[in-house]
Amino acid sequence: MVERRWWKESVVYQIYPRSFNDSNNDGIGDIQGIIEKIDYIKKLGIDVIWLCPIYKSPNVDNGYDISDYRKVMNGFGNLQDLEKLIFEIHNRNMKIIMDLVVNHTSDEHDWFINSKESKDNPYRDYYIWEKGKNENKPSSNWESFFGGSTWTYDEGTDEYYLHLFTEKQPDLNWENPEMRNKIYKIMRWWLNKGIDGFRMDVINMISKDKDFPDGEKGPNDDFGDGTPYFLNGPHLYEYLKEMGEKVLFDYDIMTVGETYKFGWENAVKFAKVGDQDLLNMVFHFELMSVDRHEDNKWVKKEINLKEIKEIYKKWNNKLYNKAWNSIYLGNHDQPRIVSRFGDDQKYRKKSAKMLATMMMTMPGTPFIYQGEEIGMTNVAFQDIGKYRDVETINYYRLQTKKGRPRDEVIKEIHRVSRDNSRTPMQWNDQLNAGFSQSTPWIDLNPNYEEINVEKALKEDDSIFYYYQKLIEIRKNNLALIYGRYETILENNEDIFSYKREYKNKKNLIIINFFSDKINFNLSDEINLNEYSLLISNYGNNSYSNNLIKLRPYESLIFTLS
Ligand code: TEU
Ligand code: CA
Repeated sequence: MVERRWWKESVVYQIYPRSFNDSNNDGIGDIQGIIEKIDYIKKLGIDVIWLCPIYKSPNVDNGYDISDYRKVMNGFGNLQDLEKLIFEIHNRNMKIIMDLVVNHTSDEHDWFINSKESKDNPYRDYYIWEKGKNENKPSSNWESFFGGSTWTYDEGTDEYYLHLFTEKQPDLNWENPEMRNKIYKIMRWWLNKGIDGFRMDVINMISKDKDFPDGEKGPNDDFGDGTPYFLNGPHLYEYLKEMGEKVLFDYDIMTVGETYKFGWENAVKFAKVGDQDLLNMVFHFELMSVDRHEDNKWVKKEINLKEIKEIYKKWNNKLYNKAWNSIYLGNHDQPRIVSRFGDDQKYRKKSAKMLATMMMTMPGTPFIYQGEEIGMTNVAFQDIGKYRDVETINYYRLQTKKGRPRDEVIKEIHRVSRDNSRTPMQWNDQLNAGFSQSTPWIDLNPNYEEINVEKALKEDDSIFYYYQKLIEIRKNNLALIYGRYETILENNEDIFSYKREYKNKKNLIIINFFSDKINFNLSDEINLNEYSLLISNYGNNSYSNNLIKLRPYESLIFTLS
């Protein structure tokens, strides 16, 4: 039985505030800048805006290092601006969800400053402090996500603290109930400001194996893989259930968990507690690793469509009528999707529309990342000094230190760096792409004269209008939201095709995932003459009876009429 919910029928737009729109021309995007652009987002057909962190922060990891959960980051504006933003969004019948970053804080958060002060400080236990092993070694060999050890030694108290990310992002100790209650209070404080939910940063990392076993380590590795000991840890369910009971269940909100290596089993398990919604949906990462080595994102792998089909099939079927999913092709941590799965040169528009077609016809709530709707691409700064992302900079430093040629490392960075998606939003072909009147905090992608919002809004066949149409089609076609997912042509290595059926409505999606032309015959089970074409990224169609000729990246949505 399908349960209808507003967050299942919504389309979300993700904003990375620093790079979105600078209203006061200091080179940094800000809340007023977002307010200026709400109508643009509304025009696309968006229901929910997800705002990346805007909390007070020394900004080592662009706001994912929070020093005060109740204040706004310097340069972004103040609480009044934020209240205005919430008001303006609601005023247009949209909703807003905010980032909840509670696996760690900044080391400049009061709690940590206190915690570090002495071993008997009341805040000591808010974080994870360990004496370490003998011989001046930390408790485990774990590698942090941004390079180096997960442990940093503090001379003052002669102990190590744990940080899965940079040393300026100490991990909170979720075993401490007082700390947990303070987090719940912060959550209620924001919900009472009227926000409509949370995107929960690395939420499946909050419970750790306190024995700190060493992780596996290759012969050339400096550190071990701690993920089996801090992902989906022993108390995760208990903590989230408590969060539900103490906060979430009192509100009609949407929650999306960022859950690396969670698996569909956990997605189902955490979807509901009793009959209450807990994690309404999760971001799984499986699709995001089809073009890279599973455990080393910098190492390239060729894309195999069959693997992509397998991932969708598994998630769509396992979650069907049990849990809800999210669907995303990019975010502020990922390279631009058109550069990744599409062709950002010759077929930029066609392939971006193809990917949009896939996204908007899948089960799950779609998340569009800013700039995706105009087909923004990866950037390739030649000078490492142009990069701003702490992960990228650390990677460059560690790799070149190991003696790897600079050019080789820069090439990897061009393909993988998180800064690919963090260059300023391209509004027009004027100074700094209309993002700001002064030098932006990170350089623009030089292709803004060609790729920008103003141009997209002037061209009838733009990627923007294609997204707009797809969103409209999805909204008027419940089968695209709630319908059963069934793959056809499963073994075909070039064509991605599936049906979405609900009640007496049937949709058929046919996608040429690559740039080769393909002729093929649909099986007899489907009689294409019964269907009508809803949309095609070539504008016209190219099929007769069941013989279909697909042009590069051609994608078609048919509906049974
Ligand atoms: O990301 C967590 C995460 O595991 C990865 O997406 C990570 O950014 C990268 O792929 C590591 O190689 C979340 C946020 O989205 C990210 O921006 C933050 O840096 C991180 O948590 C820490 O808060
Ligand atoms: Ca600004």
